Amino acid sequence: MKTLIQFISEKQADFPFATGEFTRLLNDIGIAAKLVNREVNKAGLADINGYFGQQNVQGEDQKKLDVFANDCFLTAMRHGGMVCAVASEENDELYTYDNAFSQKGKYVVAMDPLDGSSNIEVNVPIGTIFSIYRRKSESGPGTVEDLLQPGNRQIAAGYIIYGSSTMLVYTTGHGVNGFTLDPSVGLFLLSHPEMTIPEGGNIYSINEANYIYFHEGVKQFIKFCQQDDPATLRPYTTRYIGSLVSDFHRNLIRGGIYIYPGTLKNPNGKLRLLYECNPIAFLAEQAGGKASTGYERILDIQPESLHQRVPFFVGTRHMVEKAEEFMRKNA
Ligand code: P6P
Repeated sequence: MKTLIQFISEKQADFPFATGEFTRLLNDIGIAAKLVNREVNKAGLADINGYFGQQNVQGEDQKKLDVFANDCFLTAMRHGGMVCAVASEENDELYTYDNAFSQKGKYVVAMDPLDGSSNIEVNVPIGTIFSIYRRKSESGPGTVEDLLQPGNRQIAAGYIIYGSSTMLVYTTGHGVNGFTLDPSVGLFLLSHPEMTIPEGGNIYSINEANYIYFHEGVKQFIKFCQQDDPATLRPYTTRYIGSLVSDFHRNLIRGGIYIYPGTLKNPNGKLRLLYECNPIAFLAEQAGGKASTGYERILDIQPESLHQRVPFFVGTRHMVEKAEEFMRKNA
């Protein structure tokens, strides 16, 4: 089986001006992922499971693994020298490197180092999500403007899911490929080439506890999912893990839609545009699916702030389009 680094090297030709730096960056992300995987897999044993005693910018208690994962990826990208700035869920401000080597880096990264971390102590799969852009500024420390680019400017995006097996799934705009970590040799091996979201799909993922605060269009879509599907004579199935990477990964393989909509209480929903919605949307579109706010394409949104939230509908194209139809009818 082909290793991640062999695959990336072969695909380097996809980048007309590739100088090997991008290949090195993806490889560095893979190395950090292995370090995080090692700690995630023994979280219950080590004292790492407890809260770190701080709160991240979202006001969420930071678990030690959140902090460990954030440090792992920041360090990996520092040593590589390809990245001049990182927007992370764990850091309020933009993280810029304080050495001239990194400040020459051509790329900037937006990441959620450990999404769904509230699931760690109940052993539910969690994930790292990353999004990579070319910097717009000429040199020196990266700037917020380097990160506030629409998702259609991403040059790569992906996630690592720390589950029953650990997988790295990414795209550079030439399809989606999945690599499974073989812990016996410490290598990511190509296990899911050219991933596509199945055309069919009868799974919907949404936290229905928020139902009374949903937009009427969302309520109508849920009711639609609960009717017998003429094709199967059965209603859709609901699956909600509470971990975006896990819910999206299942829908990528089996088909389905994940929705975190705006509500009366939180009109922009919960998920962050830069390091959750944009990278997942890039993967979804590259796999033949769709991603929108219920009204507009996620990848066309011009970001206004690093931790901006947007409503998120993502997955099998016809399911997203059906949900959008209900949103338009009930606007
Ligand atoms: P709720 C995890 O905190 C996360 O950002 C996503 O991974 C997940 O899908 C969502 O929030 C769960 O949110 O409000 O349903 O608990």
